[in-house]
Amino acid sequence: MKIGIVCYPTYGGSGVVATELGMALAAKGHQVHFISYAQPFRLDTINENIFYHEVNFNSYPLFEYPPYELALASKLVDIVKFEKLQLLHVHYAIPHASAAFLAKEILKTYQIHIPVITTLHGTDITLVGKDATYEPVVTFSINQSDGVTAVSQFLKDDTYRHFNIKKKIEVIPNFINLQRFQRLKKEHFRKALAPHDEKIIVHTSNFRPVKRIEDVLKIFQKLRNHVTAKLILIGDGPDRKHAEDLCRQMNYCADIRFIGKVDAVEEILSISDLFLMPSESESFGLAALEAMACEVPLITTNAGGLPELNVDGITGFNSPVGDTEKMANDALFILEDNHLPGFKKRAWERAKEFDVAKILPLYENYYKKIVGGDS
Ligand code: GMT
Repeated sequence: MKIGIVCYPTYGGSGVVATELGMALAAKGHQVHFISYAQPFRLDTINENIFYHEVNFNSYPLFEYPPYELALASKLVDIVKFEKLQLLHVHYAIPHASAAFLAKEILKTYQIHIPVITTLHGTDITLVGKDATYEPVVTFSINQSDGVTAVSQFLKDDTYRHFNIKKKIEVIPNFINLQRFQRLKKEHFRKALAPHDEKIIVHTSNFRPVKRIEDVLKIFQKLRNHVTAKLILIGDGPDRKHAEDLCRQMNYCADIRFIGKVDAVEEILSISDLFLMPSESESFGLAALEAMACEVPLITTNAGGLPELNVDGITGFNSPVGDTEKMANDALFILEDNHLPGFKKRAWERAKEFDVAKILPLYENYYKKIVGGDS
């Protein structure tokens, strides 16, 4: 099949899922055309089945905000026509679903019918989409999509709860490439970061308020009172500066390292003992799944779709948002020498349930259904 994938190119779950999906589809012989305003950061292979088309949007003195959505719609019209695409799969509703709708309508004037699938990822529904600024457009463009998927049961339910959606939403969870995400032997690296055999605690995120970075620091402070440990914070975003300032006022700041954006995140996960994700809201928690695949148990909140991934008491623990006391106590329990190996093993076993080899056919079957006109 010839598929156009529209996504954000930046660090972030929706772009990662879209890119990994496209690469996996290409490996199975589909022709995949990525369309975005920059090359997706995870797109590290180009082969005969993978194409990348950049959306250029020229500035003009009149535009305080260049109309990206229109440039994207025009690009989609051009690529669908020229490359004879059979399907557009857009990731993150805003503004991709409405741009795809516009392109689809324009293409009808050329007697071209292009089905559109929208995958809902998280804040496009839970935060940004619900905002009155965007809500009517989000509702309309989801209803106009030929197919709609959500990355968790929670996100599906939340979409129906807050929007007037007539479409059937299919749940297709996030997935993981176990070839890449596995526990690698990195003993030298571990020794360099934790020379006295300290426990290594890790957090990855885009440092947005929804991730509650302050809670990450609070949990670490509490558990560090009882065990020697290092905290590694991967990623960057608006709350990083505040977190760095807070860290300086805390005990144990010397045990905390902000390492910014890294590509080989699996290398750091491979030397880690525990992953913290105290998010306010999380539709799935792809970063937590990446940790589990590297045999790292989880401390998460019970927000959104996280309990669908992190099985309480088995692969880690879930807690109410903000309950850093419980999260720290649970962390200490997991880190006990007689508990840790079991949690690590079960985290890895759980991750295998989301192997790309299992989830990819769900997308392929859904594509066939939608392209076949059965929506
Ligand atoms: O919504 C965001 O903050 C970012 C978003 C993205 O586009 O990167 O992440 C969401 O999509 C991921 C992939 O489906 C999910 O694993 C994340 O849980 C989800 N983030 C939130 O719901 C906060």
